[in-house]
Amino acid sequence: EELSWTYTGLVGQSEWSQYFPDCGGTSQSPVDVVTTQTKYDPSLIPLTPLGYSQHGNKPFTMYNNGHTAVIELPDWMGIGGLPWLFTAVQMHLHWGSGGPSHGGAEHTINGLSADAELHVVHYNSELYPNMSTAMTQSDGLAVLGVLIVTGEETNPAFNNILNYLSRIRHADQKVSIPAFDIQSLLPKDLARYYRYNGSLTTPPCYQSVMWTLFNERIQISKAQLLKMETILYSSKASDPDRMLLQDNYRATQPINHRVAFASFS
Ligand code: B30
Ligand code: ZN
Repeated sequence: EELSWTYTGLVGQSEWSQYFPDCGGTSQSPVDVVTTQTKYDPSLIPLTPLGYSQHGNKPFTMYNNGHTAVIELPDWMGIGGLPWLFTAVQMHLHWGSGGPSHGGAEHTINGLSADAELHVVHYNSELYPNMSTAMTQSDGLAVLGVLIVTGEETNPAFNNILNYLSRIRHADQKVSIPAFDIQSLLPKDLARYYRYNGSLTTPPCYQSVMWTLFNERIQISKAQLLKMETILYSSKASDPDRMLLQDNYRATQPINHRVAFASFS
């Protein structure tokens, strides 16, 4: 049983490092990517999703862990174009509460926040046997970050997730969702991205993540964003105090000694 934590309040993000020391480290995530301070690295080749579109019609499991909606991914999914083969584990979202001051994304670019952010989490399956071993190693994880903004059009790929959120309103609830093409959630341009070394953006904040933040943002409609922001609760069904699960993003962390690289100039 892990120590519980939240985004605001008594065990909110400013207190995380008291209970999870790595959260006070010097290579934390998310960060603000200042594009004039990024360094072009021509060795950063386009990423290649492996098996993202081959779901084999086996349903995915989606659950509410009290912090986000997590979709478990099959272990034949992975990502190529990195120094090692990384196997997919899960994906999840971060979002806001509709406020005008800050969107719900974690990473920002030149100080600008997007409305939400998708994370696809992978572990280094060439060096480590599983996610829990890999997540404590400096070269253990690779997370793809996709910034989400609202536009006029509905994004049909997102409905594969949003249509089932009402089945996992409360923490610990689980639902089986029809398999769909995970690549349809990603931007079309997988060649232009930022790369830096950072951490899990939630406790225990292990500094084990090779981050890829795509330059192209994806669009969903305002109605889709509203669904994302207002369906889930962070509390269990048995808990009389219903707490909407909102603003589940961490503030940007100092970049310190790190350099963010760009795959494009
Ligand atoms: S993120 O992509 O940096 N937001 C984890 C994976 C990716 C990110 C954050 C956390 C992760 O696997 N955390 C440890 C596993 N968790 C599961 C969970 O998120 O629910 C269990 C835990 O913390 O010990 Cu609470
Ligand atoms: Zn995340």
